[in-house]
Amino acid sequence: MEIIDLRSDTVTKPTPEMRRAMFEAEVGDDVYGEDPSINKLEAMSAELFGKEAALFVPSGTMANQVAIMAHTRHGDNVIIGVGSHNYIYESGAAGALAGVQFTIVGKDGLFTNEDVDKALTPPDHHYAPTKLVCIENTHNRSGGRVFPIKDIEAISLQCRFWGIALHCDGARIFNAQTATGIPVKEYARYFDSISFCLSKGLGCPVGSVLLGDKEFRDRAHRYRKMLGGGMRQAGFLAAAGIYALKHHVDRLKEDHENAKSLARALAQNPGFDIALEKVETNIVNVHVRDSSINAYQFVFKAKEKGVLLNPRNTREFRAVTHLDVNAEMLPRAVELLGEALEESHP
Ligand code: TLP
Repeated sequence: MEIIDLRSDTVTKPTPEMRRAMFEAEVGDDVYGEDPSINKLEAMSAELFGKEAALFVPSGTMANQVAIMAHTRHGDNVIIGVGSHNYIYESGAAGALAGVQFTIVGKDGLFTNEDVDKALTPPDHHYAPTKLVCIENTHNRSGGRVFPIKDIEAISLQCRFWGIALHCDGARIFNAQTATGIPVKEYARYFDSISFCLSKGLGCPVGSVLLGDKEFRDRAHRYRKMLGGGMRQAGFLAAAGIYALKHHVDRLKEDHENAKSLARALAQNPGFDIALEKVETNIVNVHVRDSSINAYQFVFKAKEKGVLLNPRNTREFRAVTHLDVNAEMLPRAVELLGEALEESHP
């Protein structure tokens, strides 16, 4: 049975060309700072994002957690958008390891400067001092929404005024660049730190990069070691990243076109409710109209038919397009999902 895997853009397998680049990578011990491929990836990323320094880390989760640890102390407050990966999907790390509390603001993962204004804690010992604001761009749980740059700019100004750090979980920042035409360098200039994932839309097997100034990198480097993320001859992984930055950024527009056409085709089925105007990048959130159908049960049915999805909750699932999904697979996926819906009626 052919499997169409729409669970996540993390499921991609390295292409033969990427594997070749990995095979041929020059390597060294990165804990000594001696891996030429990692050094090259970090330099290339810093240049691309217009930041002083970059740090290669094993995962997006580690990039976020290291950033939180580097910007805060135990007991600090962090302002963050509702539904953000940092607090939902990182196994409670920010509380358990960084020891921070979150104030959750906004709607659909997006928020405004006014939201930050209202959430700021006064300089009084009743309150946990706010030391960090986190923005996720694009925003996963809201269906890959792009965070508007005018809001980023306003929030950044306010953060600078109060001396509060601003971090961007840019796991999918290249998807934001693709959707808006705004270069990652332009996004990056508003943030004290920004991460991006190689292992999502860019199609690498492993890895993320965290960027900031040299002093930030130094602090982040220590926390990476503390979390066990100091790797040795990991240049094989960095070589995949270098390959992806050269060859897999421009093709993200295909993922976005595929997501839009998948959303349009699914929306033809009266059983699925999709806010088409919110499909901005490669993630489609689909609401199951019939309240007697449980989305978890629907996802099991779809799996039996060879289409893999992730449920969001009992009423919603998500479908994600990526390097290993092409336009020819989509009509079949839509047909199978229609059948699965029919068969999910209790
Ligand atoms: N997201 C994964 C799951 O963890 C939910 C996915 O399949 O979408 N930031 C954002 C915005 C993410 O979506 C993810 C992964 C991460 C960080 C963490 O990346 P990894 O999985 O490399 O730790």
